Amino acid sequence: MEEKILSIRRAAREAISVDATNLKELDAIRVKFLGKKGELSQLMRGMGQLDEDARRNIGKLFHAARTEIEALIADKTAELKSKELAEKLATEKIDITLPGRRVHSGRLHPLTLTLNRVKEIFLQMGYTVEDGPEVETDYYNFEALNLPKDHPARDMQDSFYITDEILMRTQTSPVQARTMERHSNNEPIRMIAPGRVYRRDDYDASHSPMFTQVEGLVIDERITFGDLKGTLEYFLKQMFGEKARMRLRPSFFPFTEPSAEVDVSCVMCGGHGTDCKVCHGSGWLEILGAGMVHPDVLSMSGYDPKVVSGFAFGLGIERIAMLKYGVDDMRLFYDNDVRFLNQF
Ligand code: 2NL
Repeated sequence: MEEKILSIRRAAREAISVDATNLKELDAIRVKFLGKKGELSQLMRGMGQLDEDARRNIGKLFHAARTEIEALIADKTAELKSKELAEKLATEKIDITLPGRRVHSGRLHPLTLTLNRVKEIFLQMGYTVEDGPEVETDYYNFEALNLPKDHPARDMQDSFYITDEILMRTQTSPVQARTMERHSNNEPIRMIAPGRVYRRDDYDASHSPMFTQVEGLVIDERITFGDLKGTLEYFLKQMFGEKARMRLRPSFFPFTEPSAEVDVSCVMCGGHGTDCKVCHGSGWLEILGAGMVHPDVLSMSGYDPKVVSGFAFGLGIERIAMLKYGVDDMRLFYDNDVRFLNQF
């Protein structure tokens, strides 16, 4: 038995120092020699037959063998662990001189930036921002705005009809009509309605069958044309700077009376005009349509024109964005070429 224990110790030493090249192999060796069914345990089972003296002696040898093998395994474990760590550090080396990967951050579309600014200016003046459907009924899009079925002005703008009675809205005014209907007792309104509108137009540098409109509506007792002028002049100065000037020209819309085209002094030449490509020498840019809400439009949506009056206006966000950012082709807003969008 003594011989056997010595030979197990030799075999274990050999296995631990030579065969174990990694932690997994070392663990297999531990099981082989020290495990419950390992060589030492197997041998120990034969101890029962020995007399007491012999058992004490052999017991000491077993203990010494186990202690030695455990110590050898512990040393080897530490050795293999540091070897594996060194290998890992060598292969997983990070090259901190490699250039980083570029991060592309998104940004707001120029039309969104322009619309946000318009909203901000009117929100500061206490207006609400309302919205409504882009697919509208003939009633809200035309009828409620003083454009009955046979009205010649309906031909002025060819529309996208879905059925006889349903179409893509041609302006955001139906949102105003719906908002007026929701109120009663001639309650005051101060609102803007931003959104997409659709017209059967050409698609070129200055036209698009879909564009973004903002309309405004103010209703209260004793609202005058002076309120309209003051409001729009304040808006234009906020939008284009304190130096901007405003000019009104008489015009016609079926839903306002009187009506006006609103010009702003040219953002390019400051109103000088000479050789200016943006205003073609006139010094002025047409920017808005506006007027006093027609009494019939008020009464159709439940307001009493003898008690309240109102003004309304409409503007195109694309046109304002083109002037603000010096963009000469409207289609750039819809192409979504990142080389264009990255400039805002
Ligand atoms: C333009 C002209 C305008 C309105 C829109 C309006 C709405 C209601 C009542 C009266 Cl509910 N008017 N909207 C008024 C004048 C002009 O838009 O050139 N838009 C691009």
